[in-house]
Amino acid sequence: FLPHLVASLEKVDQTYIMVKPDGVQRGLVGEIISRFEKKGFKLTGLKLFQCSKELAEEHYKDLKQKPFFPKLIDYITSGPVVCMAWEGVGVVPSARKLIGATDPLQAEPGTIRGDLAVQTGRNIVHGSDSPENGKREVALWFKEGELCDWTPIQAPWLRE
Ligand code: IDP
Ligand code: MG
Repeated sequence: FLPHLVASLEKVDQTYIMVKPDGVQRGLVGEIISRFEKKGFKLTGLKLFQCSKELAEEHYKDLKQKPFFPKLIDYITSGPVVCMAWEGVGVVPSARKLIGATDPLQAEPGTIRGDLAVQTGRNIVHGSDSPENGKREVALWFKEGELCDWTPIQAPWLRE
C-alpha cells in the first residue's frame, strides 16, 4: 500500500495561480490561498512580487491584440501580486473551476470570483488555462531555486 507510488503513475500537472493587485489590496490573499490549500493541491512556489511591464506583457502575450490589453497591463503592474505554483493530478482544470468564470458576475457562487469580485477588469485572481501554459507560466514567474519539491504529510489521505 504505497499511495504515493500509485499517484506517481498518473500525470501530475502544475498550474500558475496569481492573486492580482486588487486581491492583494483588498486583503484577500489568505482567503485565496486557502481555497487551493483546502482543496488538497500541493503548493510548490509562493512569493509577493512587483512585476514589470515586460513580464506582464509576456504573461498575457496571447491577448496583445485585444482592446483592453494596455489597461490589463496597467492593472497587473499596479501593485504587488502573489505568485503561486500548485501541483496535482488534474490541477489545471480544477483550479479554473475553483476560480470561476472570467466575468465575476457570471461566476458561480462558491467560486473565488463568484464570491469575491464583481467585474472582469478586477477579477482578483489568475489561473493557467492548460497544462502547457501551467508549465510555461510557472517557469516565467519563478526562478528554479524558488520552487520547492516536498511531500505533504497528508498525501495518503487525499488520494487512495
Ligand atoms: P481568464 O483570466 O479567466 O483566463 P482571459 O480571457 O485569459 O481570462 O483574460 C485574461 C484577463 O484579462 C482576465 O482575467 C481579465 O483580468 C482581463 N480581461 C479579459 N477580458 C476583459 C475585458 O473584456 N475587459 C477588461 N479586462 C478583461
Ligand atoms: Mg486566461
